[in-house]
Amino acid sequence: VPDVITVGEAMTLLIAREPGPLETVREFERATAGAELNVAVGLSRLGFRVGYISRLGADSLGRNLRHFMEAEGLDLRWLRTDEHYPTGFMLKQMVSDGSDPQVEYFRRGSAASHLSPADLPAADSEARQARLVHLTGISPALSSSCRELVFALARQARAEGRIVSFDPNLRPRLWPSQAVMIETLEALAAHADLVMPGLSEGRLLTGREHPDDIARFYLARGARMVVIKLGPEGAYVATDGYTGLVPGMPVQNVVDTVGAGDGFAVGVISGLLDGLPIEAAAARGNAIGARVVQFRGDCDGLPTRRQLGL
Ligand code: KDG
Repeated sequence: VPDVITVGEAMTLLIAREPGPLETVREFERATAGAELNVAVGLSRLGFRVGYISRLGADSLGRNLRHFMEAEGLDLRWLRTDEHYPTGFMLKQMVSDGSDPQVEYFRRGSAASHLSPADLPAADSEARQARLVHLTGISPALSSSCRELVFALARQARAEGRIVSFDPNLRPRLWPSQAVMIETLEALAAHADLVMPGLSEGRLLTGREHPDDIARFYLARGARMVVIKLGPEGAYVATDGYTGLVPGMPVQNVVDTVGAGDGFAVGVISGLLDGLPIEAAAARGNAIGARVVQFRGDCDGLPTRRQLGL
């Protein structure tokens, strides 16, 4: 039985091997991307069984991603190969100083964008016994059928008493408009037990300025725990009984910050599944986020238990 179930689009990530705008780059290195995939890989490295719901194209990119997921020990019973549509991919600029890299997506009409409620685990599926379901704001942006699947999964998990964790992961260019993004993600957050926005995401989604007001917005809509990511400053944690800042870890050599939020989610989720109080889970999130920013690939810095010193 998996401990965690997640759903998302896995993409091939081509990282530039030289600095400069993507249009001038001659060499790229192959890696993998996908916010939920990053979380799945991170949890698997910490020893959890993770089921990954997705679709890949019947092409070499899809076969490569499947091989990667197998090597990472993911439970792939809910991963389908779609004969009709391609695997998505993206390009990422080379950065070495923590600045935001230019990224370009080639994912419209991909196999994963055709995920639909048909991919929902059946009543007798072991996926229905997972302790936690992790969702982000990326999958519901991909298509209306993806949105239906994500909401159905959230409702099902909630009704069956599983923990639902939610990272808004705002990707404005994947949405038809900012208003639709805000409205959809507010509705999705209302199904979550644990909401983990970045501070600027929380501000945009709630219209509130201060971490405590952002947290209260989600607590009032049914969340039990809110953890707001403050980057190097750490995280602001709020539950019914506890609010406070969990300080971050200083990092000397920030290389590429993409994937840090996913690493943070790995820390918080794994901490909760290990039975830690939310402050300690957030501290683990800070530690993993701080590790991930020192690596160029999204998954490269995700640690094993030993690397985390556990
Ligand atoms: O969180 C990291 C992601 O941004 C990256 O892996 C790609 O899923 C991705 C996306 O849609 O941007």
